[in-house]
This record gives sequence, structure tokens and C-alpha cells, in this order.
Amino acid sequence: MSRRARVTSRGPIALAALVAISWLARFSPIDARPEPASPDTELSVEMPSGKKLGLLASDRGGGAFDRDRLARAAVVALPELERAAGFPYPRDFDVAIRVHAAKSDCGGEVGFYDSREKCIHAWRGIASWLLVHELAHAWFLEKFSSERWIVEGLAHHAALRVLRSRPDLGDEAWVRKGFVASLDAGEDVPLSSWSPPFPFPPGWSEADERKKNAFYGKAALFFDLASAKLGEAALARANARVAALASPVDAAAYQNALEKENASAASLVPGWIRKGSYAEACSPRALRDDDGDGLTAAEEAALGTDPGKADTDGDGRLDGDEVFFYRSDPLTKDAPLPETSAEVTDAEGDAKDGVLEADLLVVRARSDGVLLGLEVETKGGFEREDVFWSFSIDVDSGQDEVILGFGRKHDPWIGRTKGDPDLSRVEWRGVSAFRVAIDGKRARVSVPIAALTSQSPKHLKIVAYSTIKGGAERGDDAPALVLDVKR
Ligand SMILES: [Ca+2]
Ligand SMILES: [Ca+2]
Ligand SMILES: [Ca+2]
Ligand SMILES: [Ca+2]
Ligand SMILES: [Zn+2]
Repeated sequence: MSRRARVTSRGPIALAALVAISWLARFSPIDARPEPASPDTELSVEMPSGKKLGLLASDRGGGAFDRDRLARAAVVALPELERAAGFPYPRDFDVAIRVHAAKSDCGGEVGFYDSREKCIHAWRGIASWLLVHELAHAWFLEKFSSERWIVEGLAHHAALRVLRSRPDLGDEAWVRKGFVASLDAGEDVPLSSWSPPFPFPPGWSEADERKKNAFYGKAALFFDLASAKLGEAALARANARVAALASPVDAAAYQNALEKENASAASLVPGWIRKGSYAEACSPRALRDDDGDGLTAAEEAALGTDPGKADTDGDGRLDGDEVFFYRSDPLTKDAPLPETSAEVTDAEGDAKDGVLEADLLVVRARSDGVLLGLEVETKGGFEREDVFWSFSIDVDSGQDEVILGFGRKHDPWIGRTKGDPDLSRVEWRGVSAFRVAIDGKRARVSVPIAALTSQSPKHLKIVAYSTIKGGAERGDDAPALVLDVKR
């Protein structure tokens, strides 16, 4: 068996035409760093409102590969964002995305929006969803609200909505899980006391960091819950109402706008803005996804699905998959779609030279054109914490190779090699648009095909392998299989 094939060619980039536009002249370099390694990427994006928005993406020494990818992510995210925000961007949206080689180069953690420069600064390892957040941030920042938590919370919420319709940019459920965890780990801080933490004051501690993350989590989840309880349309209309005002609003005015759209906002708001206990129905518990079907308890309550059962109607499709990917009814049994499948076995399970990949006995793949299901059986199981199990997937659409990885006690992740054979240069998205269930010596992974590629692939070449954390290469005999994807 051969090593995995690598897709190194770049296919036609299915983007809006790259239009050189005059607003570029307005961006001047902020310092005397060397010229970018490759030409800037200029994009013009057509929005649902009919507006044309401009983007400029440039390197700050970060290498060209992720700059282009981020620019492409921004192009697909912006129209979705306009829908999610509830109002068109209030002025010409001329924003630069600058990709930096190292975290320290971009001054922040991994990304931030600089309203003075109208620039999104991104570390080259930035998760795509965080880029979406920064784009959303630009949407809400200016003249929208005088309170930081409203801007951040709405930006996070809008970014989550974009991920819901574009899972290739990141995984909504995983991001929300992170918010719930940060809120659980932090103090219950009243949102009204959130003052901007930037620039970080001297002596910024870990406790300060936890508190900041709790603010972020709480702000994001407030709008998530508002959307589940009041309806996304009510939230969008409240946003439009606020955006039409001449000056930024405070929390009371925002609440007022929400209540005008849906009177039950009155009971939703106080527990979040003031310190103290939440009403039960408003608690962060309502935002957990205990049955792992991709829907929060609050969403399940609104939909009428069972929050304790992943597949309420028993048709083999999880509740969240029906809502997000199949667009079918989670309360009515749907007929299964025709599936294709492939399987490869390594009967010896020969573990020669201690190469862990040989521990794989069977790899199965199946797809109904919407989701890709992968299954691996191993000889030794998934007990070791230093072993990552991975699937490398070549998508036949001229895009890059996608790698899905998971391990015991580690969050699953997805990355792209962008034709670079060195896995250390995978562009980490840090998100998992897929689910993993480990049962003894067998693991099942489910991933929406939309998370692998924005195009419709005919074949997927899948190689399963394992690596030891800290550097061991995969072996030469990783089982490979090709799956036809029919729809
Ligand atoms: Ca659920
Ligand atoms: Ca459920
Ligand atoms: Ca179902
Ligand atoms: Ca159904
Ligand atoms: Zn932000």
C-alpha cells in the first residue's frame, strides 16, 4: 500500500473576480516591516443587500498559504454575516486582513479588529471561525453599542450563525461548548461590569484571563439563548432597530429593542446583566448539548425534540444533523438516502517495528452525500493518551487535503495541509466540525462533507493512521480507501 497521495495543486479558486479597487490606496503600512512575500489578495464581495464590500488580505511574513485561505473564508462568511447581523454593514466595508507569522507579531492572542485602521489582524494559525468573529466584530463595533459585552456577544453569536450555515468555516457546537466551559470555569460576572480589557494592564493574571473569558462566554451565550428563546428573526429585527438609531445604545436600550420584538425578553435579560442566579430557564444549562446531537437544550425545547435523545424520531439521523445538514424534520422519520461505502482491512494487524498505524485492523467509510461516516477498529483500542488517530482526506475538487484528528482526552480537530507535506504546518482550525464516539476498540467519526470542502466531491480518498504525540511519523502501510460520493 502506498502512502497517502497529496493534493498539491491549487484548483480554480471559485471566488468572485479579483477586482482591483481604489480603496486599496487608503491602506498605508503601519510600520517599516519588509514587503509581503507575495502580492496582496484583493477581493470584492457582493452582499445580499446589493452592497459591494472590499477586502484586502496581506502577509506580514506569515507565508502566503493561510492568507489566501483566510481571504476565501472571509468572502464566503461576509454575505452570511449580513444575514445573521440583521442589517447591512452601515458604511463601505473596506477591511484589510493582515496575516502575521507569529502571535507576538499581531499584538493580540490570535486575532483582533483594529477599528482605527479598519484592519483584522490574524495570526497565521488563526481558526477560521475567529476570523468570522472579527468580521462580525467590525459589523457591530462602530456606533452600535456603548457596552462592550453587547458588541462582543453579538459578534460571537453572529459568527456562530455563520458557522451553522457554513460548517467548512468551523463547528458551531464545538465553539459553543467552549463558551459554556469558560462560563463554568469562571466567576459569574455581571455583564454590565465588563470594561474593555485592551490593552491589557500591567500584571494581567491568569485569574484576570479567566474572568475575561467568562465575560466572553456569558456575552456570547446570552445572545445564543435570546435567539433560541425569542427567535432568530426577533433578534435580527432588534439589531436592525438599534442600528437605525443615531447613537450607540446601552444595555437598557438594547433590552428595550428586544422587548419591542418579543415581550418575553423582559424575563430573559436581568439574570445575565446583573450578578446572581439565573432563572432556571435562562441558565447556561439551557445551552448544553447533553445528548451530543448538535442542538442545545434550549433549541430542543423550541423545536420539540428530546434533549436527552440524540435521534428523537429514530430515523438514524441525529436531531442536529437533521436541522443543520439534512434540512429535514427531526420529528418525522425520514427514509434513508442511498449510501456508498468502502472498507479496507489489515488483517495481520502486524504492528511491525512498533509502528502504531499497523494497529488499525479495519477502516470503513460510508456516505449518503451529506455526511461522511468513518469507522476504525484497532487491535489495542484508544486508551493511550499520547496517540492521535487521524484521517487524511483528499478531496477531488482541487482543494487541499483535510486531516481529521482525535485522541483520548483531546478535543478532535480538523486541519488542512494546503499541499504542504509537513504536518507541523497544518493550518489549525482548532475546531471540530465532526463527532467522535469511541466504543472499546472501535471509533466512529461523523463529519459533514460541507466541512471538508465547499464543493461537491465525487471521490474522497481516505487514509487512516495514527501518530504518537511529540513527533513519531506515521508508518508506510497506512490503510487507504477511496469512497465514491453519490447524491
Ligand atoms: Ca442536544
Ligand atoms: Ca436531542
Ligand atoms: Ca432523526
Ligand atoms: Ca427525521
Ligand atoms: Zn471581538
